[in-house]
Amino acid sequence: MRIGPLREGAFRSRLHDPRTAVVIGRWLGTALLICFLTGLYSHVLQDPPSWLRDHLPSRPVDLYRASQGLHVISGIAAIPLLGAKLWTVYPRLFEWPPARSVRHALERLGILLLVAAMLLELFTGLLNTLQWYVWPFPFRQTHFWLAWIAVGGLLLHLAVKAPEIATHWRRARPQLAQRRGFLTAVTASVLAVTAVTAGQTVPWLRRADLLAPRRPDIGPQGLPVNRTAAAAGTTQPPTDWRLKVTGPRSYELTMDELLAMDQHEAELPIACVEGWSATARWSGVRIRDLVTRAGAAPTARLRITSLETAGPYRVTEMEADYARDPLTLLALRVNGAVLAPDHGYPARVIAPGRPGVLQTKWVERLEVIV
Ligand SMILES: Nc1nc2c(c(=O)[nH]1)N[C@H]1C(S)=C(S)[C@@H](COP(=O)(O)O)O[C@H]1N2
Ligand SMILES: [Mo]
Repeated sequence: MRIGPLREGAFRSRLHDPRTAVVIGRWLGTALLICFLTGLYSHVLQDPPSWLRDHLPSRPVDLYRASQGLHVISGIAAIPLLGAKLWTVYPRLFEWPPARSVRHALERLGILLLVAAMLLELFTGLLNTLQWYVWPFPFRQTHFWLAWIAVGGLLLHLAVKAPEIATHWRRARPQLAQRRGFLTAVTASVLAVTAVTAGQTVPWLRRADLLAPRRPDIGPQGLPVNRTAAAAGTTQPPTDWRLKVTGPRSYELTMDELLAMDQHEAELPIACVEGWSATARWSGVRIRDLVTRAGAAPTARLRITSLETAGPYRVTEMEADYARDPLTLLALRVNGAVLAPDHGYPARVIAPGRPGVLQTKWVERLEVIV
């Protein structure tokens, strides 16, 4: 039975050792922790439980941009780290006997689940940054639950391995030159994948943004586009378009009437869940002015409907803290020009600190929920 990799001593590299696993594990664990926390934050913003709904921050305006940027950066960095970690420990796949006891079998099963969840999580996340939703299941829910499975499996793994981790936490002297070389190579690959992708959100890395799917300054009016007007069926908004606002005192406004209201400017980012972000100068009417005009208190929430005929973001909701923020606009212009169809002509929502998916384009109706 004990042939090939099952032979005693089949793996000769000295780097398949607990110390290397601990060092890489610490880096990987850090990346995963950042990824998990920022992911939870993004999830809560998109799908807030009712007890949190009134405590979501609209400031600093770049908060979501930073957290989602970190989410995608740490997720991408975790890919080479996970590769290195799996390489370090993979000889254990061929342990003999495969199970020494029920406990040992359960432990190995747990690792299988952990590795599977982790690989699937990182892989679907990476494809998502490429806007490639090829699977039949809903991305966000799957990504969310897989994250819990992976984190649960990770905690269990850390608990089981705690004694071994403690033994190898400190550097052994003399240091192994091979290990130092390996760790340098791993660091270099993490830095490389980060450098060529982080420019999609980090301005000073923009020039190096070779592998990320988007450059934040390329697109109509100098901004990227996720869903185009053509895809949403909104290239030709109705010529008699009116903004409809419903509430205690419902009303409608033509474009001229909107332009006759107080116009405000705000410099705000669009921060896409897929990892890119870009800041622009928006101008238009304050959402809170529209809410007040409908006879509602500034504590009202909003339901926003787009002209888009179908799509998961045709109807979105906006919590009161965002609706009453003076920077939250029904934008009519961007960077000094009328909105391009791809950026939401005739009108779009732009609010501080919110995920891009909630910055509804081609707005048709605002419903005040009191
Ligand atoms: N109606 C509608 N609005 C939408 C979307 C959509 O699919 N439908 N996509 C959102 C997403 S995912 C992002 S990131 C931003 C991008 O805005 P931009 O295309 O103007 O850059 O628009 C948002 N607004
Ligand atoms: Mo997005």
